[in-house]
Amino acid sequence: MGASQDGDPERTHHDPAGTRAPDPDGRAGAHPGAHPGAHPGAHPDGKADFTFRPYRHPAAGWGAAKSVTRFLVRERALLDGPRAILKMNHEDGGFDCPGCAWPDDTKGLHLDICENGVKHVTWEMTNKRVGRAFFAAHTVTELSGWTDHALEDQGRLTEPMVYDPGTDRYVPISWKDAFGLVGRTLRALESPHQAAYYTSGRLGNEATFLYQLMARELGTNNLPDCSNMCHEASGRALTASLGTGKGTVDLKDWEATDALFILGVNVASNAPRMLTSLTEAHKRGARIVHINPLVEAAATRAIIPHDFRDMATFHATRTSSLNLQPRIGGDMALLRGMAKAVLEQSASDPKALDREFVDRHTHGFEAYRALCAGTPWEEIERQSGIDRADILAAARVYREADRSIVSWCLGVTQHEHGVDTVREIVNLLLLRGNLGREGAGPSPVRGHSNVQGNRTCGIDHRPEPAFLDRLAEVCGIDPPREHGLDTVGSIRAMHRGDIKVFIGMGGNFALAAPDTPYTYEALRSCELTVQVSTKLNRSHLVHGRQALILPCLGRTEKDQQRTGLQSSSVEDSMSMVHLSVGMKRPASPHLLSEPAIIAGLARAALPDSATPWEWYIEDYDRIRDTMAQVLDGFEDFNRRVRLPLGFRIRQPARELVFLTPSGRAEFSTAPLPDVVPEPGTLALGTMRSHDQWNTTVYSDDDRYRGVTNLRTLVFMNQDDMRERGIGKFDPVDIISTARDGSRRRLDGYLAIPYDIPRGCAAGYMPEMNVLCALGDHSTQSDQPIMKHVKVTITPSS
Ligand SMILES: Nc1nc2c(c(=O)[nH]1)N[C@H]1C(S)=C(S)[C@@H](COP(=O)(O)OP(=O)(O)OC[C@H]3O[C@@H](n4cnc5c(=O)[nH]c(N)nc54)[C@H](O)[C@@H]3O)O[C@H]1N2
Ligand SMILES: Nc1nc2c(c(=O)[nH]1)N[C@H]1C(S)=C(S)[C@@H](COP(=O)(O)OP(=O)(O)OC[C@H]3O[C@@H](n4cnc5c(=O)[nH]c(N)nc54)[C@H](O)[C@@H]3O)O[C@H]1N2
Ligand SMILES: [Mo]
Repeated sequence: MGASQDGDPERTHHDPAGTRAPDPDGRAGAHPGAHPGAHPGAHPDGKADFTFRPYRHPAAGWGAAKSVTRFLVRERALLDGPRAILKMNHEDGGFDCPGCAWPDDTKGLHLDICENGVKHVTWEMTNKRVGRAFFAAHTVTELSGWTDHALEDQGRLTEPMVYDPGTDRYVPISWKDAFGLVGRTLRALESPHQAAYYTSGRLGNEATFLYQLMARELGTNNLPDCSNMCHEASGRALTASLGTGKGTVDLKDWEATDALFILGVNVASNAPRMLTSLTEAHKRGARIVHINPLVEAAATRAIIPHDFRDMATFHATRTSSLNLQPRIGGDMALLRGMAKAVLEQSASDPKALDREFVDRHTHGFEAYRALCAGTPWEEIERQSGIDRADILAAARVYREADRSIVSWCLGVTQHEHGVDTVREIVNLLLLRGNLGREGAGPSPVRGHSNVQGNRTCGIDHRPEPAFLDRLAEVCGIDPPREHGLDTVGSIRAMHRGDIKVFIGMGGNFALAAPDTPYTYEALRSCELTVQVSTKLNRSHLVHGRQALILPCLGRTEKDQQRTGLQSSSVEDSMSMVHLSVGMKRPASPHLLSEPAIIAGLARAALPDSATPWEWYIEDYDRIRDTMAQVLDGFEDFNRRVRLPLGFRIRQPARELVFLTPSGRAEFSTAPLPDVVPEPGTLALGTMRSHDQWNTTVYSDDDRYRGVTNLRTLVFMNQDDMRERGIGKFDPVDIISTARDGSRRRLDGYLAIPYDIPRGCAAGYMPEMNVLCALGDHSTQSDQPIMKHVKVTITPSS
């Protein structure tokens, strides 16, 4: 692998015909570890025993129930699993499902779970362990040849480990010595900016608050987080348009709305609890429009597993009124077309537009109206890839609805123009006053279960001065004022040698970040890498000169501290904050909670700190009392978080209070981006399979897309295949071209003919991250462009 981004013109990262790595499970078909995202079951000989059959059943239903049972058996969690699941997302105690950020059912009527939530919890509760004997038996070099699935499948980490270069193994280290090593290394840095503190969005609010406090007390805002790859665009756009970076609706609004527009979310796999809202909405007579280049499973019909009557009778409920398949990146043009249609209609039907709302609460309407009028339908059709008639059909649904909600996820954000597209969503909503009233508003689907809470509680490389002022006042520190580095910026700085210490509070940075080989080099140039984790993963094997693995409690586990059992709070996609209490015995007696690990690191790095780190850990109520003084909307935190459903953080925009320069909601007037692929090239979107949680791959199946036992695939339009002389299941080579002209490639992937617009292709992250150049991030949000990679695909030579 080349040492620099544009050093060698083409790098090959995948060789399905390559040597097989030893597979600790003895499963056949294990993949060479040279390929960072290889998984058991991939096929060295191309097409051994995978199957592909388009999925024609409803989402969820018995298929999901069967899959859950198989999973519980495999993880040996048949006894604990079901008991824990009954405790999940319950208002009277229990833990918050770490699976996603969808809010909990407010009515308490349902068993509020889904197939993927169950898999996710079970994966954490597994009875398998990876202890010191395991590490003694395997060198890091050997483990590097294992698949990612095999690494995580070893089970839960049990004690702190430190890398020993002499034997190329991880060996046990005491917590005290581990903290000492980090403290010494941090103290020896020439500048606090030589360290980066990454967060993956699982961390509870209390740990989050301590983590950012530690970084800022040390003197840096280098707080990269997974949000930088996820919803950074949504936060920036909503802040610019509405003054606060969050959605304005809650679950009650979903229950009251007349029309739902769902853009760029694979609901059935990634936000399965939304299926309940969709089926209920449809039964109530609400219209549902799905906008996605792929018609995903939830965009047709679903059977909700907790609806026992439907399960028994196999009764499926429709979950869509209209499906539109724009080209990749075409959403903004489609939304502009809908707005144009509404405005054109308002000439003859004044009720199409909520003129009173626009006049009272918005700014910039005339400029936006002129922009819509001046954007020709031909351009809208070309850029969206959708016929005018279909855009008008979507606009009609919007116009006929009294109340509309627009919801979106990565299909909208992970683009160069992610911010502009989210702002266009707001433009459309503003036209009909779909804000600040029941059943209406923008509703982003966040990713990790507490990614929104992380931002609320201070994980932000560009913190607001007002927040820093309060932090300084309440916590008695002198926080740095200059902006810190985000994910992409941190990788660059590590690569340059400017960041020498990387601390990962959860997550799997090495695999989640773009440009895998470059990110590997960046991590390897560090003086020290520290990973706080529950399971063994690639980021432990791609490490700095010194390296630590610090194992922590999972969310399902009891967190016992000096004053008793502790709870942590989390915030869901709809700004509800509630407590999560673990109920299981910890996987090992040597695990520490995340707050305790942060306090240990902080004390070692800041021996003279006046912050009462140890006192905080004795009782998390004390952390919450401090947070209540620093954070907006957290007044009386300890009492309110114990209310049955927790509390909702106030959303000014919901109350039509806009913290924008004009004091009103701002229309944006961005030009449409050109997203039509150049001749010969395709726009490739990287996404998750059904049996996957980000970098954790449970199996090589993607049930709702009809695939079993194959991940090294690329979904293509039949005509694009024919044009390139590519037959069904033929091996192909995929070459990406970055903005700077550098090229990256994956060889021997299998082409799967799929219902996807021409010019578009799709495949799985994290394997395809090798195709994403680090430099190709949005100029609007710095978010890596993971949904629009410019590629050529040719038959394998
Ligand atoms: N089970 C499970 N649940 C998860 C996760 C998981 O890995 N597994 N991950 C969590 C995280 S961190 C996140 S951020 C979310 C991610 O949730 P999603 O956003 O659903 O994630 P992806 O799998 O990347 O799927 C993106 C969807 O966008 C579509 N798409 C691609 N390009 C475009 C486009 O240009 N326009 C439109 N309209 N659509 C497009 C794809 O077809 C796909 O349906 O899920 C969270 N929940
Ligand atoms: N090409 C491409 N790349 C992408 C994306 C994409 O769509 N396309 N999506 C991006 C997105 S949206 C995201 S959010 C990132 C995800 O990036 P990350 O959040 O960094 O990755 P995960 O795979 O969620 O992290 C999994 C690891 O978290 C650890 N873990 C699990 N539970 C806990 C816990 O309770 N505490 C701690 N400390 N550790 C725990 C385990 O060790 C596990 O191996 O990936 C991004 N990368
Ligand atoms: Mo995410």
